[in-house]
Amino acid sequence: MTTEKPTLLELQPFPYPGAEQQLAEQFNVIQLWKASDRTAVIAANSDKITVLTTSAMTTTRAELIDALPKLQAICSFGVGYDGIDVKHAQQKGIQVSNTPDVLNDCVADQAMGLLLATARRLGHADRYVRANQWGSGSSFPVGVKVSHKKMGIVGLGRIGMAIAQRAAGFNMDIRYHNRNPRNDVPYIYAASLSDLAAWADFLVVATVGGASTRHLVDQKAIKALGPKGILINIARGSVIDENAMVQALVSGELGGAGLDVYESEPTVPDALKSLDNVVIVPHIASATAETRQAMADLVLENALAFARTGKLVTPIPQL
Ligand code: 8YV
Repeated sequence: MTTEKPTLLELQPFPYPGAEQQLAEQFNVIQLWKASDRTAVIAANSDKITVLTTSAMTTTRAELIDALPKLQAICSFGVGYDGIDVKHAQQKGIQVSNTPDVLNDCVADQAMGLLLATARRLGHADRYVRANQWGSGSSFPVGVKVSHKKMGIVGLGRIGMAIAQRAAGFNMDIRYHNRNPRNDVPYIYAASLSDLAAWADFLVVATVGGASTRHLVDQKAIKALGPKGILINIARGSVIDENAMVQALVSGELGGAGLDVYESEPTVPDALKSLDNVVIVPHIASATAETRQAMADLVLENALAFARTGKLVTPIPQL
């Protein structure tokens, strides 16, 4: 007797072809990203779709969840889940998974890369050489020393800890701001974010996105960081008041910024593009071949485990 495979709706392609093949062995896969009329495809299959694969950057809102009455599991590519209506899904008994831990190293590496690039003006220096300005009479401006400085980490979770580890290798003094202090770390806790910013040379944002942290790094914190301070963001654009940050960078009230993420991606404020004290990259902190593969593997593992056991491997805890 043959049993029909469960149906899985894929919102975006997997970054390597082997994954698609493995999914197809267990599921009847609908590749929504290939469809010209997505609404029609969803409507035609809504009574069959039990599993949905999505990503941290693809919004998965309540309307989509409600349009899939048989949905049982959502497997997301990425650690952040502010783009997914997790609470709504969980209230309906739908399990949701993300891809924690496998990207910690690369995201932390990127935070340090952005810090070094901003403080040592690497992007600016690269443009200077390419524009044949070296040797043309002008001297390249000096940067800011990174080693032995003070780093404030906003959000000392798993990624924040990986950043702290790296900063310790640069002999930095580390403090952090969280909703609650941790009793398992050697770093000093700052109850007030603006106090942390006033103390720090470098403020690194590594907290979760979403409503709970929206504009946590506000004008006051940005001003406290000051004209010599550098702000790094590898978390979510929403955590920083982007307008306030741009104004402070333009006016010189903030020393510099290294940014992987923005409030309205892929839109980057034009004012940032002409500033040499700013390094801007297109949300690539987890984007290495190794890490993206590990993330895709974990999505696959979650989906396949769900097909076999009805349980996800890395479920997001009940919100
Ligand atoms: C990815 C991310 O860029 O994990 C996250 O939360 O934002 C990133 O790792 C994203 O998942 C790719 O779609």
